[in-house]
Amino acid sequence: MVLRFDPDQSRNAFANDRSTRLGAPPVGPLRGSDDDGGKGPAGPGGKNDTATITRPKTRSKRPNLYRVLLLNDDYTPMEFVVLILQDVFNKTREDAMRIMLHVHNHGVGECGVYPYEVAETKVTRVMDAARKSQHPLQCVMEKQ
Ligand code: TYC
Repeated sequence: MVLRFDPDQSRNAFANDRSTRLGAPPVGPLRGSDDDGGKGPAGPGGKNDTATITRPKTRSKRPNLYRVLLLNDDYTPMEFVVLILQDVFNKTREDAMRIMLHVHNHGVGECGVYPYEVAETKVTRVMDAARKSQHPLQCVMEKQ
């Protein structure tokens, strides 16, 4: 099989060079010679014996990040909020106290910033714990 390269591509995408090891894998269609529905012969000399490998324009994509916020209310005990911050958000007792008091005094406060699915799981854990204990504590996430 003959590999035909995009003119913009300066290197073999399979080469074991730095860019290949650190970068994202090639994406997009890989067109090969045997893309004839199995009718023609495989291997060298086939009619469309080429493949195009396209490297992504941007190599790494940062995940979208979400802030997880606690909202104040008049009924959830302070100690419950502190324990949530320690358990769900892995805060020290001191940081948990500081964040809880910030929410208490300002109405809202940030517990952390995470990729979508991590943020969603934390919101669910807080809301489940609050519901179970019959506290009206609210936790939300917002795109950063
Ligand atoms: N305001 C609550 C109280 O006085 C404490 C509290 C703090 C509740 C933070 C919710 O997200 C919260 N008991």
